[in-house]
Amino acid sequence: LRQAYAVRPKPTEPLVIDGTSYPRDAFTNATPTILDKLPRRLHLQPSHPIGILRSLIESHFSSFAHLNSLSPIVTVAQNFDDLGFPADHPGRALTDSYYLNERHMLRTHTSAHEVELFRQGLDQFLVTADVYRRDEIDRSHYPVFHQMEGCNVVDPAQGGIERLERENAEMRAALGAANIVIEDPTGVETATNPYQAEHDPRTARIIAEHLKNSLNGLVLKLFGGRAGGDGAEPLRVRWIEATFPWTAPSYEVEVMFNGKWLEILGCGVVRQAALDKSGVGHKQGWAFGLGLERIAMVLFSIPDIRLFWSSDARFSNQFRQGDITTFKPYSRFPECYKDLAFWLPEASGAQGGDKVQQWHENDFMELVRDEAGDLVEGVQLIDEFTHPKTGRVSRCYRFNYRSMDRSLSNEEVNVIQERVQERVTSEMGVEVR
Ligand code: FA5
Ligand code: MG
Repeated sequence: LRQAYAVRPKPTEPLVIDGTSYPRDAFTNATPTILDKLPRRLHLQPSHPIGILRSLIESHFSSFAHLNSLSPIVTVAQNFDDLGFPADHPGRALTDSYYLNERHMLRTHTSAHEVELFRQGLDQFLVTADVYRRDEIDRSHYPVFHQMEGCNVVDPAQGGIERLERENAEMRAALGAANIVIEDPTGVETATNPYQAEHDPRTARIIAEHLKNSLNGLVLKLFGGRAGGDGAEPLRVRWIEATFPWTAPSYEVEVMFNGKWLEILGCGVVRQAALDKSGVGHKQGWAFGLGLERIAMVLFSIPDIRLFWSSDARFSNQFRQGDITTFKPYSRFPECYKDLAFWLPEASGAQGGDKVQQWHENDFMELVRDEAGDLVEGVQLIDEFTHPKTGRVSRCYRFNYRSMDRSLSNEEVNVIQERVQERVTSEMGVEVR
């Protein structure tokens, strides 16, 4: 399997992934470096922090189906259209998502599987999976991360709402006895976050409460007794209004950890349009999607998101199945800085506006990742100025190279840096200064 991904296809040949061929077109922007990540499946390793966290969350939703092996390749319809994303939603842009071609892409979130799983008749399930987004380069952003989707739908005609009400009473009692402070200004229905017109308000409230109780309970399980150190201080959780195209009302949840609010998930009551699309319009329920890396970084004290991908035994030997332990950083290898200054293509200068030649920083970051892989720790814009006469824009980026696993030589870094310089010139039309 690993071999299949390792083959570097020539730019004109179709992408062949796991035996399936994807013809290239104007959308194709998934790079070999990204495709190499597909077989890693960190969430399936039982003593990797991502796998440990997955199991812990699965144990909180023990009666749900647990799905961990859905393919990261989805259709654009699954990722966006079926969920009601508008045609001009920024997430669809080539600068934000990885496409194999016009029809197929790497999922940007686990919500891409909701409609197909509802359609299969599943009512309570968790999906854990790798998701892909084009992004900047720093210690908390990586183009691949892991999400967990949780969905719970019931059939009101089968007593489903009464069941949720009974569970609400139990969960409320448990939360009332726990050392947790929940700030929830989203309350019941608000003008800015209304219930769906199709829903009886009482039913919608019961579902939203069930969602909130379930997630407050999860947060308590993950962070309770850990947030302040000794567990004497209460855990603080807050609910914030949000917007997602396939849920209403929608929320985000933040947890106070080490004195900072940490956004951990998005959620809401599933829109009937998405359930209709799945052929189960008679059901109602909720969904959430949480990011595993962010939670794992604070729970295990992991300082750099690249460490999750490290094969260094000094990393992997520190974790055991079922345990949340504190990572002890081992001595880091020396870093190496390189600066690169260039003029942006004319059209993206101050007098620009030509859409064809737009400079996109994410394209640049992608090119850097493609050449440097995990050897680059960060790329930062350190200077920008506009030439007063010509209006051309110059930028200087500082590259911070460091391996997680070994010492890098200056020669080795120079080779990478030169290749970046060549490609950014030939492929992005910049002029190196
Ligand atoms: C979503 O991805 C929605 N699919 C969540 C959802 C599911 C809403 C079901 C409603 C119903 P968002 O892009 O905000 O939403 O990401 C969800 C979580 O993933 C975030 O709260 C965060 O914990 C994590 N996350 C998002 N982007 C990143 C990133 N670049 N790096 C690490 N974690 C991230
Ligand atoms: Mg968000």
